[in-house]
Amino acid sequence: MMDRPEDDKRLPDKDRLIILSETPLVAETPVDLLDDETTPISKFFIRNNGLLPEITTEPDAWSLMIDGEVERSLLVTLADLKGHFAQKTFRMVLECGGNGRAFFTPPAAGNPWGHGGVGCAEWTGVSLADVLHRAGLKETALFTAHYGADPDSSGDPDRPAISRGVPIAKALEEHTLLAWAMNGEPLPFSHGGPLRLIVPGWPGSLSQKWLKRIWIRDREHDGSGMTGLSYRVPVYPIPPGAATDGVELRVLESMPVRSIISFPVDGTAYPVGTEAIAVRGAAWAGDSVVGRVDLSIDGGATWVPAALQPPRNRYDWVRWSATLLLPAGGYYEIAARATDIDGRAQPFRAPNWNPNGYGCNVMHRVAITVGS
Ligand SMILES: Nc1nc2c(c(=O)[nH]1)N[C@H]1C(S)=C(S)[C@@H](COP(=O)(O)O)O[C@H]1N2
Ligand SMILES: [Mo]
Repeated sequence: MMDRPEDDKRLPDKDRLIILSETPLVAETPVDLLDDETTPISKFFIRNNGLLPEITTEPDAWSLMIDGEVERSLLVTLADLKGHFAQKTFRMVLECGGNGRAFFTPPAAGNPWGHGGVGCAEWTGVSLADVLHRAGLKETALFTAHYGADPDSSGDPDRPAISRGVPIAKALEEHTLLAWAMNGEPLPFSHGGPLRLIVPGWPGSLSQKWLKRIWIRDREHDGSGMTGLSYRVPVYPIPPGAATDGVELRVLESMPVRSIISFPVDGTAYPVGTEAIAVRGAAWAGDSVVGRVDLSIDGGATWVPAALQPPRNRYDWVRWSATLLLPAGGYYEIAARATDIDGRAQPFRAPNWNPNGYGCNVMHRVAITVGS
């Protein structure tokens, strides 16, 4: 066994996370903890679907198999990845596909994420593309299939907790990483260490933790999390709560544009006479790019643009800030609305209801009072 404190399997130094489920462990970050430019590991959300893997190998001896529609199957160790491929570090958002699920009415099935099933960390590793090219992709290579070391909750080692995949074009993007470090530290066990995938901009479930195998397939992958209603949303919106029999569904790929207000904290009371307050947060837009962020204190009647800090690299979040002028004392709900460069903005109400509650990018609102 690696020398690892027992706690590390659960919530290593996890400040104030909201536990949505104990087994498997699912923990959300309160939005006011997402106030750092780079989300510290101690504040980063956790989402597990099955049991935790038993890991007995030293990190550098961890191996990854690439097989299927490739010229030669490749078994690479973490030491090989570190030594033989170009190392890259990008700061990128990781967001659960069910982030915002709690805002669907009627309630959707699954963990009731608020706005905090998201974080933005610096991931270090190598481009999956470089490793796939080493294996040599055949013409028939159409899709990836990801496997981790964690069994599903039945404990059957042949049943993976989750196994999803992406069209080969997404796998070949430079930013799709095989990552072994997070914020400059060896990837913690809770976040999939020694080795995980990061597929930025798409549902977090594609970013396989404890990564053991990438099977290159000649068709869309049909593993656990790829079939039925999993990660599927109606192509044409249906009435909230309606049955999906006969409804055309599509797999959710890019996550929609979204923003959070990380300061002030919901419920903040300002002293009498406060005329202006500082507000700040983050915004991101899946495969697209954040174009603007606007703020309203009057239910959307008027909007004030926020100043955007340029992202470090593609898939980084944009930190934004603004000063809001308050006309008088009283109660205000601050709403933040991000718009991507394709002109898609966040809605006031949960859009495109779907039974498993994916892709809810409803605006985040924070209530404040001035005076008593
Ligand atoms: N092996 C494995 N990888 C996994 C999961 C899992 O249960 N097992 N959960 C996925 C889901 S649904 C999400 S949202 C992200 C969460 O990553 P984190 O726990 O590092 O925040 O991991 C993904 N990768
Ligand atoms: Mo997720």
